[in-house]
Amino acid sequence: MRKIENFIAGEYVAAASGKRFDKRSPLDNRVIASIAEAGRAEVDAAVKAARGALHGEWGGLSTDQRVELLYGVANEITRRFDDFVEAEMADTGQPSHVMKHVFIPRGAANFKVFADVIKNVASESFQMATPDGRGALNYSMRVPKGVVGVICPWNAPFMLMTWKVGPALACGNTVIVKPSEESPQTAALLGEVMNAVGIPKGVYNVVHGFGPDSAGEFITQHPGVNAITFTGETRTGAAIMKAASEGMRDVSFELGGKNAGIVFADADFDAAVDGIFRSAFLNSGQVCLGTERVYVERPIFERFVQALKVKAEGVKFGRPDDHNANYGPLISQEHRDKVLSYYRKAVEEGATVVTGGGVPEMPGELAEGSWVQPTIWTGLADDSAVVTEEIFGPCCHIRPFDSENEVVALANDNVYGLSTTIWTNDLARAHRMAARVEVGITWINSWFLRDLRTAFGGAKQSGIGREGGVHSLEFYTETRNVCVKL
Ligand code: NAD
Ligand code: 6OH
Repeated sequence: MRKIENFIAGEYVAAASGKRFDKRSPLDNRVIASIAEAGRAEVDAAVKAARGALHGEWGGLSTDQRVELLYGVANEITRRFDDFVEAEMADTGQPSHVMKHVFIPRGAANFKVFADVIKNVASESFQMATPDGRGALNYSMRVPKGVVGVICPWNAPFMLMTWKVGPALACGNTVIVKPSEESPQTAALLGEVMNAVGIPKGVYNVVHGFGPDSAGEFITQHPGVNAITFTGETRTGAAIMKAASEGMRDVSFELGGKNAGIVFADADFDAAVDGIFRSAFLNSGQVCLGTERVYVERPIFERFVQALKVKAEGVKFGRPDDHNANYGPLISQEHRDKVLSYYRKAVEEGATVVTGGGVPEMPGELAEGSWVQPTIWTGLADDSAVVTEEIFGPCCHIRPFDSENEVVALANDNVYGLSTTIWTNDLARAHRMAARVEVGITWINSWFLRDLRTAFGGAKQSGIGREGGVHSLEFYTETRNVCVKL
């Protein structure tokens, strides 16, 4: 069993209270790690260390020096690739190929890309007229926000954490990270990388624990934290926003979604089935960008439902390193119970269960894991709980539609607005649709294709602010204007 400690001022430290909590494997519910639970004392120590670094060695570096260090972090993550893959697989139970090809490479890229951004960013300048005829010059400079609290979810822990830590550090901030209690290991491991590369002590700190009355809330309440970036549930975002209002701290939020996938009859049928399948079931459906509402144009509806059913029934459950398996469990028993409650609710609400709806039979100790079947429904009312609420599991509801206007209205009839995926070969229609769907990210004939220079974030209750490329500078820096009388 591993012992995971807080990482404060470059040192791994237990909690002064001696408190620890267990992390269980999603595969078989075995305890795999004992985690130090940070109290107010550790959060306070982390804030002091972060502030010290800001006004000390880190704050004194030039942009070029910072950039070189961040390239070093990206390289060191790549050198320790197998360790990160192993740690993340242990926490999430997801297949090794997803870790190796998507989540861990993105962790390294998240440092490299924002180092490139900050190296190349320009500032504005304006010359203005003055009554004496000599004029004035205005120019802007971007300065770090300060100490940034980074509160993270469990579904793609390393990728989502570094998506925030990368730009925060590139912009010259220091951070206090609170990984999810369900996925503490890669954040802890990143401390070793920071030390190996020579990132000054106190720049990157990690405190472990839970949300309310624990490390998460303590970060949001600490007056020494200047801004808070959070990825997680919309409800949690609301609680964090309240805490951040004390002291007028800025927030950046990536929140929940109930994303629509829209398939027109003229789409490349096989590509659409593959794309919707991936978007609904990758990572066992635990992807914020995932599709839980599928709308299919009526002429191909039955054929589409059957094709998706065949694919869903073809998944192979198994351990992350089992090369015959391509499908993992949910993160925890608690989350499995939530997803299964929606599986029951769907039946109560009158759904036709096309496939799944329960728990697969697993051999031996895997029977204790948090496995659920990929599930497809049809026939639910548009206002049913299963069609309107985020489930965050491997499931989707498929509904036929007859016109572009109808499907736009259906897609937009939700409080969330994170992403949508549209499948059609009519390009004019694709662009028309993209302008009408109320989301932050629209994919056409694709899904989760990411250029890290682009704006990423949600509309409506799916988020506040945009991260990615230069867009991240809006949150991670203050723009200071300097006016010089000539
Ligand atoms: P969560 O909101 O339960 O927890 C996220 C983090 O917040 C955890 O570290 C938790 O300990 C902490 N937390 C909880 N209550 C808190 C409080 N009151 N104060 C401070 N911190 C608190 O989310 P989760 O279950 O870990 O993740 C799943 C959710 O995240 C889903 O809703 C999903 O859609 C969303 N998500 C969104 C994106 C996106 O980019 N929009 C990406 C991934 C996940
Ligand atoms: C949510 O589960 C996935 C979010 C993805 C990103 O934040 C990203 O940068 O690709």
